[in-house]
Amino acid sequence: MTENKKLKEWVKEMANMCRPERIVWIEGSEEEKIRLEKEAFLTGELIQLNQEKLPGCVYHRTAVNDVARTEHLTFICTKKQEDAGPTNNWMSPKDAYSKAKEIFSGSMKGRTMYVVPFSMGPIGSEFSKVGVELTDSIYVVLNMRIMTRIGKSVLEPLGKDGKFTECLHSKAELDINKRLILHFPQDNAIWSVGSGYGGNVLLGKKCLSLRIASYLARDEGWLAEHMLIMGIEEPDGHIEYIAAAFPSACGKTNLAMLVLPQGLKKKGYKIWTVGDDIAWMRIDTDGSLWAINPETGFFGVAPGTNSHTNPNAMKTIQRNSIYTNVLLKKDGTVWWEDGDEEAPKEGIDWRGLPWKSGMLDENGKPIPGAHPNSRFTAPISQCPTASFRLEQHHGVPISAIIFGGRRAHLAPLVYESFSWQHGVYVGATMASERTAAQFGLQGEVRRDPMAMLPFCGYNMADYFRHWLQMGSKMIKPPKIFHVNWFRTNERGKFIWPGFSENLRVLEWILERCNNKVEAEKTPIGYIPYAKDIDLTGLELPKGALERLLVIDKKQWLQELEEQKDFFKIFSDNLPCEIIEEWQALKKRFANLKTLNAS
Ligand code: GTP
Ligand code: SPV
Ligand code: MN
Repeated sequence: MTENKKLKEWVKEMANMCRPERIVWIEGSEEEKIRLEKEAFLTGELIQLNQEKLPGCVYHRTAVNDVARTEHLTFICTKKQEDAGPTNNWMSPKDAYSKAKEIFSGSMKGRTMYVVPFSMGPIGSEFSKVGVELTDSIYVVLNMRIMTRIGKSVLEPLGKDGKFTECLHSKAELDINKRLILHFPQDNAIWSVGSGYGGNVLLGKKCLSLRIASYLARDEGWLAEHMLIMGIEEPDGHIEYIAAAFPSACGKTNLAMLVLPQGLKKKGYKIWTVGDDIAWMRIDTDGSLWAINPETGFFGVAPGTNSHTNPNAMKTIQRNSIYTNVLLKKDGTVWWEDGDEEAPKEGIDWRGLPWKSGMLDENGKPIPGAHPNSRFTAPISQCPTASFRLEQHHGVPISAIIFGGRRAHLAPLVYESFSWQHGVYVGATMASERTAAQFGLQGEVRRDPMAMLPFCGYNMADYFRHWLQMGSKMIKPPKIFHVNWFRTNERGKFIWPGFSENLRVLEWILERCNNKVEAEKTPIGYIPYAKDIDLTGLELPKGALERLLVIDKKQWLQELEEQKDFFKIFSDNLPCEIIEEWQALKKRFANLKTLNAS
């Protein structure tokens, strides 16, 4: 157990409220994992998968109304509402604690409370933060085991008086009307109740590593971001690292473990995966930005993952993985839409109902076997491209930051900002179409600054200000780019093939970082000359690349108006630099003679 007095007292106090039958401290051993799995097989919380085909893999279904993060039930509970800002749901700490207490009271009766000490980041690194999650879910314990560093090795450095984030979770009744995901940044605490789904309950992930961490990062002068981190090794052995922020289900996992496109193989690049979801970044003594991935696993979207789109993910998830809300096949293996195999004739769907291929709902639409936001949890160490620097306490140096969204129109394939300040404006005005990772209307375009709209733990205007200040503290700030893999043609089909082929765009980005290539100056930033994107071995229809790079003035003028509406929610608090950048962009368009500037 622990010497930490505060931890002992807190566990006791929470147990008094939740009333578990017993308390179990998680140590992190292999035997413990097997014991917990066995217990969960007996209650049905987990199903053991075919151990010959998927060794060490288990299956889990969440409640049907509990399949994605519930942003409308997620709150930032600061004393003053303005500290949470206009983009977050807010509740006063007093109200939040008292509402949640009602639901937590006795919620663990007859259950075990597991105490899970965990470290986000390598234990002992300057970047790292310790949390302790109390939970009544074995599924949560086993996920945390893959996603973070857990157990005894974390308690030791915590010592007698080390600080930790208090993370309390109970499934309670899994009732959506009694579900709350509460963050108390001023108390360094998280209370989550009534859910059993990923981002709502794996409290080290979005709750600690983004919402609480972003709050701490502002005070401590660093950045906690919803970003993948990857290394691109050039044939001479030199590795450049990039960090990229795309909203949920917009391609981070896919890009982070990209395989080389056939056509570029002979160039001899090598990809290194550092992280697929979260980056913590600090300015090091060399004046540049360094990043770690605080996690140790992937919690990735299953549908669409296959040996063509993401062969490295497919290899990663063949063992020691947890599958959530996918289709369960008769032979104890799993299936999802747009995976490797043809649909099986029958199986049990994500809701636990018998499913047959070709089944239609009352509107004549196919009934999916796997939920669109079904996921796999797998250790990064199993990824063939896992970076050898995952455990390094200093992380990796970042050459480029990339923002991107899902935009059928408007945003070109890639552009480079003019400066750090302009890049912050580009990130702050990012927008994307809503995906299945969030509850709500799919496909609707919403502003999602830096892909952090659901994850910023404080006032977003102050967050922009913090980004601006970080830039002024760096001697060599990374260049900032924007990409869009999702532009469509008049038939609604993606013009850019994406996935592996995205390396062609990354190549241009790195050439720009190293001043190796010229670019065309447009009102929105620098775009590539078509000749500078290496299309060797890729058959794009004639003129497609040019179409991907078109900047439509009329659409951008409309965009500027929409941005202005978005800014209004921040009233006077929006940093003047952001407004300056908006005005400058408007002016650049006004000075442009032709309608289409490409
Ligand atoms: P979160 O885990 O929710 O944060 O998502 P993510 O950003 O890691 O997204 P992920 O890589 O799982 O991709 C989500 C969806 O986007 C999948 O359906 C992919 O098939 C699709 N996708 C990823 N990359 C591309 C791309 O380059 N082009 C196209 N058209 N689709 C892509
Ligand atoms: C996301 O939605 O951005 C995810 C999945 O990465 S979750 O952990 O549920 O937030
Ligand atoms: Mn994510």
